Amino acid sequence: MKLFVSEGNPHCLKVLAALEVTGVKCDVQYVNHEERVVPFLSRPALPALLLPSGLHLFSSNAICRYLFEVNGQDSSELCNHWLEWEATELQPALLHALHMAVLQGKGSEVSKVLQGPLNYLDQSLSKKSTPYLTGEAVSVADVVLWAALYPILSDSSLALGEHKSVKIWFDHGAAVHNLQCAAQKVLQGKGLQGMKSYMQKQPAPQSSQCRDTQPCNSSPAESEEGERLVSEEEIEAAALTWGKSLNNRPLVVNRQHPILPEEGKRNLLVTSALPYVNNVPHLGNIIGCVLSADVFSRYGRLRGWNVLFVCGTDEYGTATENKAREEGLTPQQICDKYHAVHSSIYKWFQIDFDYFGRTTTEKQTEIAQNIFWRLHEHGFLVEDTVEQLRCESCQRFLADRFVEGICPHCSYPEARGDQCDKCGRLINAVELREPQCKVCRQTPVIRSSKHLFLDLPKLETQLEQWLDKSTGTGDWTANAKQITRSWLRDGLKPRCITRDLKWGTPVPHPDFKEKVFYVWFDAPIGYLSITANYTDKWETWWKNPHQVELYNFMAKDNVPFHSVVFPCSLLGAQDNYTLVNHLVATEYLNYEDTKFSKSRGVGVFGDMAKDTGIPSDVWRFYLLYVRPEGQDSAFSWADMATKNNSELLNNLGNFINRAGMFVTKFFEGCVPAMELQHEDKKLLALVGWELQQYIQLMDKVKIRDALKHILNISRHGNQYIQVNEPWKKIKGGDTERQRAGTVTGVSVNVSCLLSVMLYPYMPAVSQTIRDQLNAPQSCINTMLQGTGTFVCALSAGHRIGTVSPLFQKLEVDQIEALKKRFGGQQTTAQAAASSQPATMPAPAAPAAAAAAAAAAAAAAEVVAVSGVDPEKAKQLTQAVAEQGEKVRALKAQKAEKTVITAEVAKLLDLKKQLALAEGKSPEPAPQKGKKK
Ligand code: B3M
Ligand code: ZN
Repeated sequence: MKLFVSEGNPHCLKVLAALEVTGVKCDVQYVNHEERVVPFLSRPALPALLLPSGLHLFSSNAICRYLFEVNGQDSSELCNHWLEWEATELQPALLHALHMAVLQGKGSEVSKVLQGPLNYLDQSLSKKSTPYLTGEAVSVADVVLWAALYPILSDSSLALGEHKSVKIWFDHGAAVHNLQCAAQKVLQGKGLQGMKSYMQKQPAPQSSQCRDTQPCNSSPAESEEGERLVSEEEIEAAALTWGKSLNNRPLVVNRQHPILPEEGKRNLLVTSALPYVNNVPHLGNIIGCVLSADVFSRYGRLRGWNVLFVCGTDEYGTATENKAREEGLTPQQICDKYHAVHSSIYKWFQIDFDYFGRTTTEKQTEIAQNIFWRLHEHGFLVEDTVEQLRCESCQRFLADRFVEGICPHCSYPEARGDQCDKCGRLINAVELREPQCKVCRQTPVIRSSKHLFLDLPKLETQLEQWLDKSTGTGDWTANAKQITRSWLRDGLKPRCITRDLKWGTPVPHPDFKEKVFYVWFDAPIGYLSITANYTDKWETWWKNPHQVELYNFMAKDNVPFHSVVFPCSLLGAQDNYTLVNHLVATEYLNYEDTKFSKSRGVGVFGDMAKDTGIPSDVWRFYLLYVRPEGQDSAFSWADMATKNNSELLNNLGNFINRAGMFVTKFFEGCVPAMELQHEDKKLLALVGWELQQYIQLMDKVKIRDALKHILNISRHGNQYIQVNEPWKKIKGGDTERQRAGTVTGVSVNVSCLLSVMLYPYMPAVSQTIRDQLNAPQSCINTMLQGTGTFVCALSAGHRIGTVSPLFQKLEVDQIEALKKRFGGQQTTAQAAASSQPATMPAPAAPAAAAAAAAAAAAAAEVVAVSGVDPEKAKQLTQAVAEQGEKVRALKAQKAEKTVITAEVAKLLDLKKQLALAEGKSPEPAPQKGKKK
């Protein structure tokens, strides 16, 4: 083994430190920065490790990990987490900081750049009781982070001392002789200045780069300053690529039926969480699963991967039964009706499913029962008597989601019977403190009944082994990993998979004839049965883990069912099932500064978006622009208008339109000859770099981050046109006219590239651009290959089509009107007609009390939607006071608990209404002593 390093290179510091600490035997050779050690790489890549097999490792973190492995220390999942964080979060900030400190003499500003990552590290360390990141001993994570931070942290002039836990940890490392040794070697005892010659050869970091940890709120104008420096090498490479020809692979958008896995291809099976049939999805539901999965599937097809994208409605369960009673239809009729509603919404949003099915099919019964019997045969089902909540006034067992109460773990007052939205833990409904029937607000009673349980503890080891592999090699979002980890940390318990209901997949076991499967056991099997309804050969997708990669898209509350419960069902069935490889979970999308609420008439729901007059593509663009990727985000009308007007209209649309208009006006619609000058090639390099970033991010399903790079390209393009002024040059002499031609030709080709990159996000706009440019379909197949190939797709002489503007301005009054319309400010009549509270009980509900309570609840809803209203607020203040008195009196009399609970519920409702009437958020105030 031979390790190639160079002096002053901070990445080499890492690998030397790892070598010293592990004591692995290996030759070390110092070379200069420019030396090309790895023969097939066109750029110098240092450090590099030449393995006995003749292969090279040339990522510093991979080398460190390898050295630890050779030494018998495999990196744990936690180590991997830190290595990933180091590479994606810390490094960009560090390079920026080093650039400032070493080359620009701006040492005083370094702390600003590093604050985010250092805060994160500090907080994580402060929560640990061990001296090192992953335990009592130095791990690869400590070595990598320590070496990465050494140049900065060991320089006292940078004043980075305020992170106490980081300092303690860093000093621990500094005391390790081997680490110090490595640092001395690389920096030759010169500290930061030892890195100067290395830093001078690096491209300047982009100041506008948006990091996950620091949400990017800067408008395009603000992020303009500081242009990325491109090296001469990059410029030449970009010019070479530009001259390549289009490839003629068959068109990815023409799909044959059925799509099946193919040998030698990346076969991607993409699912998005199956939406409950009985709700109309709101924008948050749409971005969380179907839209995100759609963008990724479209992108995958552009990349030439073999993608199958399936989804469908989740139709069984109590919620459907309730809705049926409410509307006077049978559950099946409800499913038929709302399945059609969902289909038409997704069609309008251009969600390009290969198949959109449903769970109430024969295939579902067949496959679910098959999995059940296999689990039974292999001894993974256990029988137990269960205490269940039954509402006597509604005369039925209460499904978990129809009970509310206080969370036994975190005391959140509105926890549901299946899960707590605050702490995310799963709950058994009977454990809730002060449970209430969500329909009638009565206190349910506990009844026992015999049920079947999936023996999760028995599957735990298998699950963990598989999770290690899946999360280690696949793209799991941080929240998905964290939620899964916390589940396992608490230890798995058996999960009940049967229910006393009618509307569900029947349990085939003779002892459980009257029961159906629990929806969360049944629903994920929907992915399989939906695929089976798409093709008889469904097993080539679902029982083929070696050929197929499974991507599951969802909102974060669905994570544990997809990462723990469902994989356990499949593992236990022992039928070589395909398990999730990439689990992509979004955070929540809020509506303005509150939550979406059907019953309060707040927020935009899928079926309303088309009535706004705003095109589907613009909706998609904005939702993806604010995709809750890494943190919660919010839909805001004002922001949507701003982004439409600044990014789509002034930036992207303006550039594409100008480029096309120059061809039309100055060159009779034919792309002019292009003689590339240095400046043009530089644009190609800048654009090529953005394209590469886009591909890297999209490959990792960072959909929101990737979109920003599309917008960067049109920004570069606008600047290029602005500086070169083709409209002036066209009036000049020959040389000038030729410049105008080159600039126009290059610009119109950038538009063509943009149309391809936009395809996943804005499919209609993407097509319109290609129509306007009369672009060859093969440009789609070419540009996203490999690490990105920006070729000249429209060569001199190509005739373009008719150019017209792509976007329209959103006017202030238009936005104001929309905001009013969807802000819960409807008239009471409209609201009552359009938003039946989902919790309305059946008209046939036996107890008079239930009916009265429901009427009160319905009335409350109607009041609640009328928005800010001082007169109402006055009345409600009075009502709250009176109701408060009543509750206190009942408590003093030690009245029956059910009575008190019902009156408390009324009081809480009144308080909510009051908050709304006063224009405040109706959410309960955070509890004392608990951080939010
Ligand atoms: N219908 C829950 C949800 O939409 C559920 C997902 C099922 S995925 C198998 O949040
Ligand atoms: Zn009830």
